[in-house]
Amino acid sequence: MEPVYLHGYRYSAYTRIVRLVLLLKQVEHQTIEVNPFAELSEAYLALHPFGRVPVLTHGAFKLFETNAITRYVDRTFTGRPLQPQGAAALARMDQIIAVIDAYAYWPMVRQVSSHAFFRPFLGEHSRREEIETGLEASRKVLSFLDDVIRRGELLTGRDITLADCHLAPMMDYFVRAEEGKAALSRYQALQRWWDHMSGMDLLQATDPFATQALR
Ligand SMILES: N[C@@H](CCC(=O)N[C@@H](CS)C(=O)NCC(=O)O)C(=O)O
Repeated sequence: MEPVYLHGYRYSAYTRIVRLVLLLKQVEHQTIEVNPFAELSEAYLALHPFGRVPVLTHGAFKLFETNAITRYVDRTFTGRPLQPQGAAALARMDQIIAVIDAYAYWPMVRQVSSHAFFRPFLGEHSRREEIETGLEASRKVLSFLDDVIRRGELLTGRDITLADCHLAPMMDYFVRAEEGKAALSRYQALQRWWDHMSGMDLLQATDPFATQALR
């Protein structure tokens, strides 16, 4: 097999999505640490002109954008499929991922978790108003996801799909903030999903704040 390299930042939620997918598909790979918030090398910018993480290389093939990467990995490698059968289920999975990218990442991770958890963890200054605005914007997302689960459509805890892999790293960041944890507890179906996911070895093995996390 051609070697697989994942260029990513250990604290990046998007990098962790790809890690989860690689582990679920049992793809042997090496990780290369890149901090996208530091100055990036010309070599890295040649891989990712927008200066984000992650990037996946597979032999000579180079790919950035998490959704392209996870679908590529799912289609390329054997192991359990991470995309459901059927147009409606597939569309729901795509919709969940699109909602997370467009409406969840910024408020849940970059506002609530960053300002209530990550910046204090790094000893950096944080702003209360970012937490409040983020919480307000997160509610619609939590409500949408809770409805999807109640309807038994996806995020059921049975067959893991790319939607579970996309949401779990974001939710992990969100609940590290006390405010996020309290907000999630108001959505029972989503809380049950998270209780199930967060207990999985896979999540623990990729926890960036745990000493045993894969590097
Ligand atoms: N659309 C990109 C988003 C990736 C992304 O935003 N990654 C964050 C880390 S979780 C990053 O590189 N941030 C650097 C920055 O905002 O400058 C993807 O899906 O891969």
